[in-house]
Amino acid sequence: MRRRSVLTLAAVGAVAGCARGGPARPEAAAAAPALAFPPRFGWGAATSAYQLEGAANEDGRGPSVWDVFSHQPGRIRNGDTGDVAADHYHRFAEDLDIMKDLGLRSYRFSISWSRVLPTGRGTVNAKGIDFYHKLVDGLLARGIAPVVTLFHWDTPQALQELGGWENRDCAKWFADYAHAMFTALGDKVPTWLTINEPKTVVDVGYTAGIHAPGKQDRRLANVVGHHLLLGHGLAVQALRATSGNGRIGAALSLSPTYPADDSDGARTAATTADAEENRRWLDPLLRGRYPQDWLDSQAADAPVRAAIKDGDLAVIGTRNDLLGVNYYGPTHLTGTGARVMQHPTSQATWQEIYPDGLFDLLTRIKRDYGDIPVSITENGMATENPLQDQDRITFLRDHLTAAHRAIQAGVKLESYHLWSLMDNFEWAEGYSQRWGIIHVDYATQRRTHKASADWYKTVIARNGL
Ligand code: GCO
Repeated sequence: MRRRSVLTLAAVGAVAGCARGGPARPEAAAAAPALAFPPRFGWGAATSAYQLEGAANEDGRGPSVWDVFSHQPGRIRNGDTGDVAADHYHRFAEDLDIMKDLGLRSYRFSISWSRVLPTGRGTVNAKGIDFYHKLVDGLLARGIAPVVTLFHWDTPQALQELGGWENRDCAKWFADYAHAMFTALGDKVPTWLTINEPKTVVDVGYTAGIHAPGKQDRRLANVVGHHLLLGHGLAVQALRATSGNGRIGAALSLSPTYPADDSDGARTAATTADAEENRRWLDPLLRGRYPQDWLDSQAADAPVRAAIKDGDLAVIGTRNDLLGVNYYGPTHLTGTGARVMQHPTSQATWQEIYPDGLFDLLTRIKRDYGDIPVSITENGMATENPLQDQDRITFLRDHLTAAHRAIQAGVKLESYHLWSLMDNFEWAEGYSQRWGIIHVDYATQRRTHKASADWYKTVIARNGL
């Protein structure tokens, strides 16, 4: 099951193995880059709290749905949990120095909601927020801009027991949490992201059931999706109500859709999939309305119809300052609506590696939604190659080339956050998949540069390829 989609994967040659483009070309001399990025381009990397921090029961942190889910037998490969992860909570100073050494200009991380509000609401946990003060101060002291994600799937368990995102009140609870973070950190954090990948929560947490909270109810999932968007809108309004001058948006997992053949059926299937994959999220945020074809596709008695209250879309469509784009690959549809893979995959076999899809996606956003500033908030691949990850270098080079082409085409792309800074807990796959440019030996917590880290450091130093 493709992690990001409930579309059925037909058994068409999923070409495993290296990313497109063959072996990496030998590094050019340290001359001016052939592909120069704009001055002050935000070369970055991304992580998330539950995947990296560990210290799950330390300093007053409360449980999240991922603490509960990962401890349920059979949920996570090899019985892995995020209890320790990459122990970033204790090793953040070392990790900050690694980021500085790489030359990062931006670092995207998420706040553990239940670390700062152990029951999701009420009084901020002083030790919890103190960690994020130290992390943000450490970033700023190293000249690295913090990009803070408020929700990266780790709903406080106490709120889940009140219905979580199935409960419309969760949108308000989220906005109150966001306001508390804006109050605590708003004078230091220039860029906020509200919700990371609402689509994945809907598709994988509530439909496929292989992510927390492990539910399998598509009708309920669409209600959750609406409440996530409502929470986003309320949080945007909460930031605007503070004196903070930060910018805010959401991080959407977007996948350009293509017909897998030249049949009318495949073209129709690609349009339908585009509504589900992309427009169902982009239109509410950037146009203040759901796409009509998506609404029409909801059954007359679909609970989501009742969940959409008068005024909701005006809140959801409150002006966003930027759009976060998580890009991992395209979606190809046959005339029967089945998803087929037409490009190489990675260690994460749901992933289809197609760099040109990033160009298509970014230029489509500009064409259809205007010149909203865009940040690539995630892009990367998993590979078994522990240190000599030439396949990842090829992947990164090809995708950065596509990103450069998009900039040349007028896309207001301001930053690129590689997923991920270092190996971490990859959700249902546990520690079996490695997405980092820094290798983590989980037995010793030793960090080691992979070839891709050295390559990325050079790219940043040259501001281009
Ligand atoms: C996502 C999440 C990340 C994943 C990454 C690799 O986009 O699914 O933001 O937490 O680890 O994408 O799957």
